[in-house]
Amino acid sequence: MNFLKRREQEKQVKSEGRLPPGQSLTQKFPVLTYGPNPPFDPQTWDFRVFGEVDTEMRWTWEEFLALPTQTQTCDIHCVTRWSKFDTVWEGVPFTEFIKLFGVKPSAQYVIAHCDYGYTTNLPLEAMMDDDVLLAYKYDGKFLEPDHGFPVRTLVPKRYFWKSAKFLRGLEFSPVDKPGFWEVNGYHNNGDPWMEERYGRRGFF
Ligand SMILES: Nc1nc2c(c(=O)[nH]1)N[C@H]1C(S)=C(S)[C@@H](COP(=O)(O)O)O[C@H]1N2
Ligand SMILES: [Mo]
Repeated sequence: MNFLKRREQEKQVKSEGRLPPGQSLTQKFPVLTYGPNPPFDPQTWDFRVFGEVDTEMRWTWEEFLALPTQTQTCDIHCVTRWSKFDTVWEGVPFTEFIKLFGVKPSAQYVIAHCDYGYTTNLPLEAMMDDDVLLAYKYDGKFLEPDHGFPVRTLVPKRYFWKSAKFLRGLEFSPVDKPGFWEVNGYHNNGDPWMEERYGRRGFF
């Protein structure tokens, strides 16, 4: 698509109110990972929930794949200013997932823990949206390694750094724990419609 046509299309989607402020539409699927992709071994991979839960639990890859899933189409928005429309994901809905172990009333925040130590934080309330998934398929196929294989969180209503790739665990916490990008200058909440891109250093 040439530049003028793209401009025209962007104007149209902006007038439709579907593109958050300061974003541009892309047809590509850019990759943004800090560091290398981690190795994956289906025999040793596990997924854990811990912290303020009734029962701390652990799933193997095989067990995780047996959980009920949901398929959904949504738009995604990266803080580096690209948005992608109509992305199709399949995964375990977070609201269903937490019924498996029970969340204590003291749990106010969910911290996603990934291979190599990447973390990201959100209020439990934000995770309770019906479009939040523990996603493992994109466009009907298992995630590409670059896009977070085997599992990532998908939180469409936040900038995409809040969608944690190479996910290994969820911590339910009574206190907030700003994650990798949140302590490195990104906003603690990251709502694209409010243009919450950057936080003030050391102040959230
Ligand atoms: N584990 C992990 N998750 C991550 C990242 C990362 O570096 N490591 N980068 C984040 C950022 S900044 C973005 S914009 C999205 C990018 O996802 P994509 O590469 O599938 O487009 O993943 C997020 N999740
Ligand atoms: Mo990002």
